[in-house]
Amino acid sequence: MTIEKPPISARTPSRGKWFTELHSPGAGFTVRVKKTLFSGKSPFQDVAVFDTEDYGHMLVLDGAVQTTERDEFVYHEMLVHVPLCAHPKPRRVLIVGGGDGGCVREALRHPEVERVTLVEIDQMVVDCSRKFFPTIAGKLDDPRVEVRIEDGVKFVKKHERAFDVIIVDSTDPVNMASPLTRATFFRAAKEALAPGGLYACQSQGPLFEMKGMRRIARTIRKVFPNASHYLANIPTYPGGVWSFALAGKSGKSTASIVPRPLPKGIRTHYYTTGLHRASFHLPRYVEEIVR
Ligand code: AG3
Repeated sequence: MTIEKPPISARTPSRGKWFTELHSPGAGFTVRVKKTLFSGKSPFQDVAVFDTEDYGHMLVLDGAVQTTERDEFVYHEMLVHVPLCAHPKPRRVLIVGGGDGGCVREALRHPEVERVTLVEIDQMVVDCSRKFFPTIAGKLDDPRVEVRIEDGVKFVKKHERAFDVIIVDSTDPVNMASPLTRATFFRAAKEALAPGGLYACQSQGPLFEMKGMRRIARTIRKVFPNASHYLANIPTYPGGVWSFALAGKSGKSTASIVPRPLPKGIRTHYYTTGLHRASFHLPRYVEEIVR
């Protein structure tokens, strides 16, 4: 992709239609929109899909950017390959949320994975993703995948020792996503994991969501014997730096697990084995949030 640099005299947005997500009352993320492809209201949230000039198609839920074609690889590779490479044999994978299918796509690249169960609460997110994000949602119809439209909290409570890896790909922890960051859910998820199982979730950004991030870090550590955080650069999320948590039902610190190499033939754009290990080394200000 070639980027045309605006002249210094034209650095302030003017012509055309712009979308902004405010990250605080005084700062945000802005992109020029070529076209609004979809805008609707599901029983759970406002759903919008924009065709943007520089980030491709972009999914926005309740005003918050979730996925863009240009940078989704960072989030999905890091949320999936970190737990899957840290687990010795991830056969059964549960994804809660993640209705765009990005985590499903990455999980299926591991030949050990026999079954991926996606539990997404909002049918509209799955429908929009199938229609407007074929490169992300394209693997939802794979025979190894089961898509269930239901409440992830209830689903997890009904399962015991059923999954090797649970990945929670949720929106920010407000409204319907907030139960996914509470201790009762973490406890149920721990029970739903088989022995040696790993739990991974997005755990908000350290610059604009430090309170939420701290709350997730404290709660997860109360429930799981081992939980560590790691980071990735995601330009379209608040602050551009995003955190994830990797928690283990047993065993040693999840930050010091030596990852298995990526299965042969998988070419990633962000994830590497070296980066996996490096991403757990946190800047001081982030260490202080999760401590
Ligand atoms: N879910 C986490 C997005 C959090 C972004 N927050 C925000 N923009 N305020 C992403 C879903 C991708 N499958």
